[in-house]
Amino acid sequence: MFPSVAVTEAASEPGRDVRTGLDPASLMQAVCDYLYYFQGRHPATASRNDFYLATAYAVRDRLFQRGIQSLDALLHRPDGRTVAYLSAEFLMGPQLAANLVNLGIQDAMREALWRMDIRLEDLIEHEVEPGLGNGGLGRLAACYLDSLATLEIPAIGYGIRYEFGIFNQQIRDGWQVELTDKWLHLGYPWEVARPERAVAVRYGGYTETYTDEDGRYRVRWIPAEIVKGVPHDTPILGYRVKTCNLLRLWRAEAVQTFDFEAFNIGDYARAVEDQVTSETISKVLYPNDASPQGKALRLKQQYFFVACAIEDMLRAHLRFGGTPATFHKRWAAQLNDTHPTVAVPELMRLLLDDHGLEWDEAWEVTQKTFGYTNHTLLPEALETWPIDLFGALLPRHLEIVFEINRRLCDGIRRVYPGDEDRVRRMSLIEEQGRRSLRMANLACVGSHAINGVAALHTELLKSQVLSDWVAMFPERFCNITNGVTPRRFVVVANPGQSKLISETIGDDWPIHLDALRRLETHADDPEFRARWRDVKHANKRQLAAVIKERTGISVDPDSLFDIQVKRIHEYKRQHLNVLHILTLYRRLKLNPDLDVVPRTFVFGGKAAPGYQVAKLIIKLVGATGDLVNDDPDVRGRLKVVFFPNFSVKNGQAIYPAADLSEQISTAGQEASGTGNMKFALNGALTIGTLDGANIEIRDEVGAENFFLFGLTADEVRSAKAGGYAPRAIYEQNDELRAVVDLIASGALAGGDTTLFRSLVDGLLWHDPFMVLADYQSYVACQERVAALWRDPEAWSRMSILNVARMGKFSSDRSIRDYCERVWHVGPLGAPTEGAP
Ligand code: GL4
Repeated sequence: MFPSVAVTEAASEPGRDVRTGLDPASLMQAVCDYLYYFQGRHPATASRNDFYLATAYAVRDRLFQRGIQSLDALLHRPDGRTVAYLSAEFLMGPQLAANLVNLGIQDAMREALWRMDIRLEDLIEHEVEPGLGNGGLGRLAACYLDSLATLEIPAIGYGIRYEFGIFNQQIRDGWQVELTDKWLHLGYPWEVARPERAVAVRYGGYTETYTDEDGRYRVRWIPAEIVKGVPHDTPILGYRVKTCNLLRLWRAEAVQTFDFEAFNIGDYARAVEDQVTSETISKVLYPNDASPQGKALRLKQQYFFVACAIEDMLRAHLRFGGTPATFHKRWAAQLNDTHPTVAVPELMRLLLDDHGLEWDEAWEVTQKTFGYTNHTLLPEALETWPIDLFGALLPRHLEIVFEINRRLCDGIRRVYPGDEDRVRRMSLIEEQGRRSLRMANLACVGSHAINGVAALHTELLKSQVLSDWVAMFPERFCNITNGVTPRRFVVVANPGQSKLISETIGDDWPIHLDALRRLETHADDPEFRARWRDVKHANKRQLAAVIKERTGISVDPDSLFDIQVKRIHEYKRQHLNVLHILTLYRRLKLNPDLDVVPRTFVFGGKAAPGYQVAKLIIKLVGATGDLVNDDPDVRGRLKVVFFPNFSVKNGQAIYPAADLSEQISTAGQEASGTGNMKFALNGALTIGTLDGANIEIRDEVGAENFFLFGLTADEVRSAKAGGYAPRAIYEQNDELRAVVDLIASGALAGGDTTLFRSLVDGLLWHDPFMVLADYQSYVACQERVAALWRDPEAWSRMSILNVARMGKFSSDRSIRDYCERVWHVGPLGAPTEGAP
């Protein structure tokens, strides 16, 4: 079993740096030491989790060793600008493999563990990821932290340490079932709690005015409730550099675990209740994507992490000689959507009330500090808070918001005299119905820079949702197209493809992704194409094994893997994909000898627990699989799989195995998408609409290397304006009518004609996402896909060209854009042109 004697001897070789050495023997000794002295486990009886923890601790030591100087500088230095990325979500994914890759020690660690009879891959598989986000928005924040560290830009991610992250999804009888996510239950080895840096956060109460010693009129806030925020730090090491940044997540605690006053008078229940209510704040992530949550607890969460973050930043700034009036010279803070926007009145409050700045000066500091990124156009996703709720929780902030609004409205009236309609539209307060605070407007007025996340999205933002803001503050707007980290999504996720690329063009591409262009010349080399196909095939075999294990369904790695993984949402149109599958199915039923390309359709993604239509779409996918998979006429040529519990970790197994990437949202709806980038970087071809970043991907890879279909955003708009009638399309298209009727017939529901009725009626009578309008074009495009698949050489060539031309979509490029256009900060915090 465990060679304890050998280990001890090996480790006692002179000159070995046991604590931080990167060679297998040092790593082995470090893991043993953690097991033995920290966890109190003998290696011979240690569990897999014990080994996982010990390995993680050994890696963490090396992260700190590399990064300690830069970590120290983050909060402990007087000069240079640090980026604060404020986000309610961080979907970090598993840490072990990514950290080993960033340190460059995956082989050494594999060897070290092997000497103890442990397989590194088993530990990687064992790791539970912290699912502290819903989807693209949270994962983008994580990719940006990776790139910030890799580019050596000092940065801190500030967010909430939810005790329970996004739910785990099980599929029972085809339905989504939500299970509590317990990511902390076996211990989370990557973080360090910093109770000494706790912050007090206040809620409720009232404000009062007073006159200070200098005779100045001042305001103070007397809160009704105080909660403690305790930071938990995770080090974020860049790829092969010595810069380590920080993810600082806050956990809510009661100020005193025992309220002794209450205890003494015997009201024990109330004292405990205080603890319970405090800790509720960081208890659970709201499992909604692109949809707001008008709940008081959600606002409490938002203010909680923002107050902790701003206090932390201000404290650091003042401790090292900064003054309140120079806060913006030390910090560039990014609002990741509107969720952290209460940071605007919070910074104002601190500068005005606690530090005595005058309004104008405080406002200048605030605006120069913040940038705002908008992530969605969906009207239902624009956050608003009822004024009464906001005022009850944050009375002083409401006063400040009213004053910001008074000055804003005065400004609008100066520029547009008599245009009261414009004032009404731009006002921070929605006066119709229940008066409410419009967070996007607050973010716009409080920021010096406002950006969308793909070219089309920014254009639509400028021409529609925020057009009044563009008219008044054109210089604030810019586009920054999203990106993804090639370290996690190619180097870690797809070692086969990475190795082939490095052998062919050198190994600098993970940090200079444009270098992938060098692959272009190899796209015409038959031998290279064959190796390219071998890599893909191996990845598909691996995924097939996982699918078998998780779903019981056997799929053929030689079939075309046609994959759609992302949140389930009507605008993303998983049901359009299903209509195509049923079209193929029907064709086979009519003619079982038809020569069709064998395909495996994989779906994955979570539906918001309250989103009934999305849950029904999951059921529809499962029902389609039940109908198709074992039908003798199909002869295994079509397989439909719902891969349960899509996550960052599962994504890393899925993207590398895809042949075809489904990016089929209604044009104008998907702000950017980032899964589209992950697929294409792993050699999948894209079938997609002119939506979000698809447009830019197509521009880069070439129109001839992209399967385009569907209406454009403009066409969608005019079709709707012209009175779109989906029923007419249904009646005119025989195949479409047949598959819609098939769903309505109950054939997918054991004869039950009611199960999918609402879905069918929705398509026939409303179809807000133009599924029927795009059906014909989609099915025709899928025929072009099938035709190309029959020519493996042409397919491989196109796949290679896609990867070769994806350089733009590295999150390193996005971060460079933010540095240049928004933050004005360079490596190691050096100010760049335009710095405030
Ligand atoms: C999203 C968008 O829906 C998605 O298109 C985009 O890629 C992502 C990151 O910018 O942000 N907006 C919201 S809300 N959730 C998302 O995933």
